[in-house]
Amino acid sequence: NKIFFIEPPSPYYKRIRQDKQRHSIIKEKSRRRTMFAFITGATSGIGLAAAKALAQKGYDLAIAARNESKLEEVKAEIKTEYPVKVETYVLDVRDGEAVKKVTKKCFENWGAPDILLNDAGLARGLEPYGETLPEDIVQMIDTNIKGLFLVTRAFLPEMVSRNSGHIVNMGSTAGLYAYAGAAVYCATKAAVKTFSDGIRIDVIDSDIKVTTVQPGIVETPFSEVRFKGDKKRAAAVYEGIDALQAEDIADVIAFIIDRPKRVQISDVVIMANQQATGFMVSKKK
Ligand code: NDP
Ligand code: 8X3
Repeated sequence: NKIFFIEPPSPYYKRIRQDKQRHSIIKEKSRRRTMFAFITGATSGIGLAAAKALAQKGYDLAIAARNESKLEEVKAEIKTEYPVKVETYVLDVRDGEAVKKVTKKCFENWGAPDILLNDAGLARGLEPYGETLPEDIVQMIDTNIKGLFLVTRAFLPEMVSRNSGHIVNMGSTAGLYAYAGAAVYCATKAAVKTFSDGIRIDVIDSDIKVTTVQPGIVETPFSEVRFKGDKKRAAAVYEGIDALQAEDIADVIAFIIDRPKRVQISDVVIMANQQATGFMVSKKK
Protein backbone atom coordinates (compact mmCIF):
# COMPACT_ATOMS: atom_id res chain seq x y z
CA ASN A 1 0.00 0.00 0.00
CA LYS A 2 1.39 3.36 -0.98
CA ILE A 3 0.32 6.41 0.95
CA PHE A 4 1.23 9.75 -0.54
CA PHE A 5 2.34 12.49 1.75
CA ILE A 6 4.39 15.60 1.32
CA GLU A 7 6.73 13.84 3.70
CA PRO A 8 6.51 10.12 4.47
CA PRO A 9 4.75 9.19 7.73
CA SER A 10 6.92 8.29 10.68
CA PRO A 11 7.65 4.57 10.96
CA TYR A 12 7.08 4.92 14.73
CA TYR A 13 3.70 3.25 14.89
CA LYS A 14 4.71 0.42 12.59
CA ARG A 15 7.71 -0.18 14.81
CA ILE A 16 5.72 -0.44 18.03
CA ARG A 17 3.18 -2.73 16.34
CA GLN A 18 6.02 -5.05 15.50
CA ASP A 19 7.39 -4.99 19.01
CA LYS A 20 5.37 -8.05 19.94
CA GLN A 21 7.42 -9.05 22.94
CA ARG A 22 6.96 -5.80 24.80
CA HIS A 23 3.22 -5.92 24.36
CA SER A 24 2.51 -9.64 24.52
CA ILE A 25 1.16 -9.70 28.08
CA ILE A 26 -1.22 -6.84 27.50
CA LYS A 27 -2.29 -8.28 24.16
CA GLU A 28 -3.15 -11.55 25.86
CA LYS A 29 -5.21 -9.67 28.43
CA SER A 30 -6.90 -7.63 25.72
CA ARG A 31 -7.93 -10.70 23.78
CA ARG A 32 -9.71 -12.19 26.76
CA ARG A 33 -11.66 -9.23 28.04
CA THR A 34 -14.94 -7.82 26.77
CA MET A 35 -14.94 -4.52 24.91
CA PHE A 36 -14.45 -1.52 27.14
CA ALA A 37 -14.73 2.22 26.89
CA PHE A 38 -12.76 4.86 28.79
CA ILE A 39 -14.92 7.96 29.10
CA THR A 40 -13.83 11.27 30.58
CA GLY A 41 -16.64 13.55 31.74
CA ALA A 42 -18.96 10.57 32.20
CA THR A 43 -20.77 11.96 35.24
CA SER A 44 -22.98 14.50 33.51
CA GLY A 45 -24.66 15.55 30.28
CA ILE A 46 -23.33 14.05 27.05
CA GLY A 47 -20.67 11.87 28.70
CA LEU A 48 -23.20 10.32 31.05
CA ALA A 49 -25.71 9.67 28.26
CA ALA A 50 -22.93 8.15 26.15
CA ALA A 51 -21.82 5.93 29.05
CA LYS A 52 -25.35 4.56 29.30
CA ALA A 53 -25.62 4.06 25.54
CA LEU A 54 -22.35 2.11 25.53
CA ALA A 55 -23.39 0.06 28.56
CA GLN A 56 -26.57 -0.80 26.69
CA LYS A 57 -24.37 -2.11 23.89
CA GLY A 58 -22.52 -4.30 26.41
CA TYR A 59 -19.34 -2.26 26.83
CA ASP A 60 -17.62 -2.38 30.19
CA LEU A 61 -16.88 1.14 31.35
CA ALA A 62 -14.00 3.03 32.91
CA ILE A 63 -15.48 6.39 33.83
CA ALA A 64 -13.50 9.44 34.84
CA ALA A 65 -14.32 12.87 36.24
CA ARG A 66 -13.34 15.03 39.20
CA ASN A 67 -16.29 14.48 41.52
CA GLU A 68 -15.87 11.16 43.31
CA SER A 69 -19.36 10.88 44.81
CA LYS A 70 -20.95 11.63 41.43
CA LEU A 71 -18.80 8.92 39.87
CA GLU A 72 -20.01 6.42 42.46
CA GLU A 73 -23.64 7.48 41.89
CA VAL A 74 -23.27 7.03 38.14
CA LYS A 75 -21.60 3.66 38.64
CA ALA A 76 -24.47 2.45 40.85
CA GLU A 77 -27.07 3.76 38.40
CA ILE A 78 -25.47 2.09 35.39
CA LYS A 79 -24.91 -1.17 37.23
CA THR A 80 -28.56 -1.44 38.24
CA GLU A 81 -29.61 -0.96 34.63
CA TYR A 82 -26.96 -2.91 32.70
CA PRO A 83 -24.94 -6.08 33.40
CA VAL A 84 -21.55 -4.49 32.71
CA LYS A 85 -18.43 -3.78 34.75
CA VAL A 86 -17.95 -0.16 35.74
CA GLU A 87 -14.70 1.18 37.18
CA THR A 88 -14.44 4.74 38.44
CA TYR A 89 -11.39 6.97 38.19
CA VAL A 90 -11.24 10.27 40.02
CA LEU A 91 -9.38 12.44 37.53
CA ASP A 92 -8.82 16.08 36.81
CA VAL A 93 -7.64 15.92 33.20
CA ARG A 94 -5.76 19.21 33.69
CA ASP A 95 -3.32 17.43 35.98
CA GLY A 96 -0.69 15.75 33.81
CA GLU A 97 0.64 13.54 36.63
CA ALA A 98 -2.87 12.38 37.52
CA VAL A 99 -3.55 11.55 33.87
CA LYS A 100 -0.39 9.40 33.83
CA LYS A 101 -1.35 7.63 37.06
CA VAL A 102 -4.97 6.97 36.14
CA THR A 103 -4.34 5.83 32.59
CA LYS A 104 -1.57 3.52 33.82
CA LYS A 105 -3.89 2.00 36.41
CA CYS A 106 -6.68 1.58 33.88
CA PHE A 107 -4.23 0.13 31.40
CA GLU A 108 -2.93 -2.40 33.96
CA ASN A 109 -6.47 -3.44 34.84
CA TRP A 110 -7.94 -3.64 31.36
CA GLY A 111 -5.41 -2.85 28.65
CA ALA A 112 -6.06 -0.12 26.12
CA PRO A 113 -9.65 0.98 25.56
CA ASP A 114 -11.67 -0.14 22.55
CA ILE A 115 -13.40 3.22 22.72
CA LEU A 116 -11.76 6.32 24.11
CA LEU A 117 -14.40 9.01 24.51
CA ASN A 118 -12.73 12.32 25.35
CA ASP A 119 -15.81 14.19 26.54
CA ALA A 120 -14.61 16.17 29.59
CA GLY A 121 -14.80 19.83 28.74
CA LEU A 122 -16.33 23.13 29.64
CA ALA A 123 -16.84 26.80 28.87
CA ARG A 124 -16.26 29.49 31.51
CA GLY A 125 -17.87 32.86 31.01
CA LEU A 126 -19.38 34.56 27.98
CA GLU A 127 -17.79 37.97 27.61
CA PRO A 128 -15.48 39.79 25.18
CA TYR A 129 -11.95 38.44 25.29
CA GLY A 130 -10.61 41.60 26.91
CA GLU A 131 -12.88 40.95 29.87
CA THR A 132 -12.34 37.20 30.10
CA LEU A 133 -10.75 36.17 33.38
CA PRO A 134 -7.24 34.75 32.98
CA GLU A 135 -8.13 31.80 35.22
CA ASP A 136 -11.10 30.98 32.98
CA ILE A 137 -8.85 31.09 29.90
CA VAL A 138 -6.42 28.68 31.54
CA GLN A 139 -9.16 26.34 32.75
CA MET A 140 -10.71 26.04 29.28
CA ILE A 141 -7.36 25.47 27.59
CA ASP A 142 -6.14 22.99 30.20
CA THR A 143 -9.36 20.99 30.26
CA ASN A 144 -10.49 21.06 26.65
CA ILE A 145 -7.09 20.88 24.98
CA LYS A 146 -4.29 19.82 27.32
CA GLY A 147 -6.32 17.19 29.18
CA LEU A 148 -7.75 15.68 26.01
CA PHE A 149 -4.33 15.60 24.36
CA LEU A 150 -2.65 13.95 27.36
CA VAL A 151 -5.31 11.29 27.87
CA THR A 152 -5.07 10.42 24.18
CA ARG A 153 -1.27 10.36 24.35
CA ALA A 154 -1.42 7.89 27.22
CA PHE A 155 -3.55 5.32 25.38
CA LEU A 156 -2.78 5.76 21.69
CA PRO A 157 0.47 3.77 21.37
CA GLU A 158 -1.11 0.67 22.88
CA MET A 159 -4.23 1.04 20.73
CA VAL A 160 -1.95 1.15 17.72
CA SER A 161 0.01 -1.79 19.04
CA ARG A 162 -3.24 -3.79 19.20
CA ASN A 163 -4.25 -2.26 15.89
CA SER A 164 -7.74 -1.56 17.17
CA GLY A 165 -9.62 1.16 18.94
CA HIS A 166 -11.76 4.18 18.26
CA ILE A 167 -11.05 7.66 19.60
CA VAL A 168 -14.09 9.89 19.80
CA ASN A 169 -13.27 13.50 20.63
CA MET A 170 -15.91 15.96 21.73
CA GLY A 171 -15.66 19.06 19.60
CA SER A 172 -18.47 21.54 19.08
CA THR A 173 -20.07 23.72 16.44
CA ALA A 174 -18.19 26.37 18.42
CA GLY A 175 -15.02 24.97 16.86
CA LEU A 176 -16.43 25.61 13.39
CA TYR A 177 -18.23 28.92 13.90
CA ALA A 178 -16.92 31.40 16.43
CA TYR A 179 -19.49 33.40 18.38
CA ALA A 180 -19.39 36.52 20.52
CA GLY A 181 -17.93 36.21 23.97
CA ALA A 182 -16.52 32.75 23.38
CA ALA A 183 -13.20 33.26 21.59
CA VAL A 184 -11.31 30.94 23.92
CA TYR A 185 -13.96 28.22 24.11
CA CYS A 186 -14.36 28.27 20.32
CA ALA A 187 -10.59 28.10 19.83
CA THR A 188 -10.28 25.11 22.17
CA LYS A 189 -12.93 23.24 20.18
CA ALA A 190 -11.25 24.15 16.89
CA ALA A 191 -8.09 22.67 18.40
CA VAL A 192 -9.93 19.44 19.19
CA LYS A 193 -11.04 19.13 15.55
CA THR A 194 -7.56 19.82 14.16
CA PHE A 195 -5.96 17.48 16.70
CA SER A 196 -8.31 14.67 15.66
CA ASP A 197 -7.45 15.29 12.01
CA GLY A 198 -3.75 15.20 12.86
CA ILE A 199 -3.79 11.91 14.74
CA ARG A 200 -6.00 10.37 12.04
CA ILE A 201 -3.12 11.04 9.65
CA ASP A 202 -0.57 9.59 12.07
CA VAL A 203 -2.50 6.31 12.34
CA ILE A 204 -3.54 6.11 8.72
CA ASP A 205 -1.91 2.74 8.21
CA SER A 206 -3.64 1.21 11.24
CA ASP A 207 -7.24 0.23 11.91
CA ILE A 208 -7.65 2.94 14.57
CA LYS A 209 -10.56 5.26 13.90
CA VAL A 210 -10.74 8.90 14.99
CA THR A 211 -13.95 10.90 15.07
CA THR A 212 -14.75 14.46 16.10
CA VAL A 213 -18.33 14.90 17.29
CA GLN A 214 -19.42 18.51 16.96
CA PRO A 215 -22.77 19.22 18.58
CA GLY A 216 -24.60 22.52 18.62
CA ILE A 217 -26.81 23.58 21.49
CA VAL A 218 -27.35 20.66 23.89
CA GLU A 219 -29.38 21.15 27.05
CA THR A 220 -27.08 19.93 29.84
CA PRO A 221 -25.48 21.47 32.94
CA PHE A 222 -22.96 23.02 30.46
CA SER A 223 -24.48 26.52 30.69
CA GLU A 224 -24.75 26.38 34.46
CA VAL A 225 -21.02 25.60 34.56
CA ARG A 226 -20.33 28.39 32.05
CA PHE A 227 -22.31 30.90 34.12
CA LYS A 228 -20.76 29.64 37.38
CA GLY A 229 -23.94 28.43 38.99
CA ASP A 230 -26.30 31.15 37.71
CA LYS A 231 -29.24 28.83 37.05
CA LYS A 232 -31.52 31.57 35.72
CA ARG A 233 -29.02 32.73 33.11
CA ALA A 234 -28.28 29.12 32.19
CA ALA A 235 -31.96 28.25 31.77
CA ALA A 236 -32.45 31.28 29.50
CA VAL A 237 -30.02 29.74 26.95
CA TYR A 238 -32.50 26.94 26.29
CA GLU A 239 -35.71 28.96 26.52
CA GLY A 240 -37.76 29.14 23.31
CA ILE A 241 -35.73 26.53 21.50
CA ASP A 242 -36.14 22.80 21.27
CA ALA A 243 -32.50 22.18 22.17
CA LEU A 244 -30.66 18.94 21.52
CA GLN A 245 -30.64 16.53 24.44
CA ALA A 246 -27.60 14.60 25.68
CA GLU A 247 -29.27 11.37 24.53
CA ASP A 248 -29.40 12.69 20.93
CA ILE A 249 -25.63 12.98 20.94
CA ALA A 250 -25.23 9.61 22.66
CA ASP A 251 -27.34 8.02 19.87
CA VAL A 252 -24.96 9.46 17.30
CA ILE A 253 -21.91 8.22 19.23
CA ALA A 254 -23.47 4.76 19.46
CA PHE A 255 -23.97 4.82 15.68
CA ILE A 256 -20.44 6.04 14.96
CA ILE A 257 -18.74 3.31 16.98
CA ASP A 258 -20.89 0.57 15.50
CA ARG A 259 -19.93 0.94 11.83
CA PRO A 260 -18.16 -1.86 9.96
CA LYS A 261 -14.38 -1.87 10.22
CA ARG A 262 -14.00 -0.26 6.79
CA VAL A 263 -16.10 2.77 7.76
CA GLN A 264 -14.49 5.66 9.63
CA ILE A 265 -16.73 8.62 10.35
CA SER A 266 -14.28 11.50 10.64
CA ASP A 267 -16.60 14.34 11.71
CA VAL A 268 -20.22 14.74 12.67
CA VAL A 269 -22.01 18.06 13.12
CA ILE A 270 -25.35 17.89 14.92
CA MET A 271 -27.48 20.99 15.36
CA ALA A 272 -30.85 21.68 16.87
CA ASN A 273 -33.53 22.08 14.21
CA GLN A 274 -33.77 25.83 14.81
CA GLN A 275 -30.00 26.39 14.82
CA ALA A 276 -27.89 27.51 11.89
CA THR A 277 -24.40 28.21 13.26
CA GLY A 278 -22.79 28.25 16.68
CA PHE A 279 -25.00 30.67 18.56
CA MET A 280 -27.43 31.53 15.74
CA VAL A 281 -30.72 30.08 16.86
CA SER A 282 -34.33 30.97 16.22
CA LYS A 283 -36.26 31.25 19.46
CA LYS A 284 -40.03 31.17 19.93
CA LYS A 285 -41.13 34.38 21.62
P1 NDP B 1 -21.53 18.87 31.52
O1 NDP B 1 -21.12 20.03 32.34
O2 NDP B 1 -22.87 18.28 31.73
O3 NDP B 1 -20.44 17.69 31.67
C1 NDP B 1 -19.07 17.94 31.71
C2 NDP B 1 -18.35 16.72 32.25
O4 NDP B 1 -16.94 16.96 32.20
C3 NDP B 1 -18.69 16.40 33.68
O5 NDP B 1 -18.74 14.99 33.85
C4 NDP B 1 -17.51 16.98 34.47
O6 NDP B 1 -17.37 16.27 35.71
C5 NDP B 1 -16.38 16.71 33.48
N1 NDP B 1 -15.22 17.57 33.68
C6 NDP B 1 -15.17 18.94 33.63
N2 NDP B 1 -13.93 19.36 33.89
C7 NDP B 1 -13.18 18.25 34.09
C8 NDP B 1 -11.81 18.04 34.40
N3 NDP B 1 -10.95 19.06 34.56
N4 NDP B 1 -11.37 16.77 34.52
C9 NDP B 1 -12.20 15.74 34.35
N5 NDP B 1 -13.50 15.87 34.06
C10 NDP B 1 -13.98 17.11 33.95
O7 NDP B 1 -21.37 19.34 30.02
P2 NDP B 1 -21.75 18.65 28.62
O8 NDP B 1 -22.14 17.24 28.80
O9 NDP B 1 -22.67 19.54 27.93
O10 NDP B 1 -20.34 18.75 27.91
C11 NDP B 1 -19.57 17.62 27.60
C12 NDP B 1 -18.65 17.96 26.43
O11 NDP B 1 -19.44 18.30 25.31
C13 NDP B 1 -17.74 19.15 26.69
O12 NDP B 1 -16.48 18.89 26.09
C14 NDP B 1 -18.44 20.30 25.96
O13 NDP B 1 -17.53 21.29 25.56
C15 NDP B 1 -19.02 19.55 24.78
N6 NDP B 1 -20.15 20.18 24.12
C16 NDP B 1 -21.26 20.56 24.82
C17 NDP B 1 -22.33 21.15 24.16
C18 NDP B 1 -23.53 21.66 24.85
O14 NDP B 1 -24.25 22.50 24.28
N7 NDP B 1 -23.85 21.20 26.06
C19 NDP B 1 -22.30 21.30 22.70
C20 NDP B 1 -21.08 20.89 22.08
C21 NDP B 1 -20.06 20.31 22.77
P3 NDP B 1 -16.63 16.91 36.99
O15 NDP B 1 -17.12 18.33 37.11
O16 NDP B 1 -16.99 16.04 38.14
O17 NDP B 1 -15.18 16.83 36.68
C1 8X3 C 1 -21.31 24.11 23.32
C2 8X3 C 1 -22.34 24.56 22.36
O1 8X3 C 1 -23.30 26.56 21.18
O2 8X3 C 1 -22.84 26.76 23.55
O3 8X3 C 1 -20.18 23.68 22.66
O4 8X3 C 1 -21.05 26.75 21.99
S1 8X3 C 1 -22.38 26.24 22.27
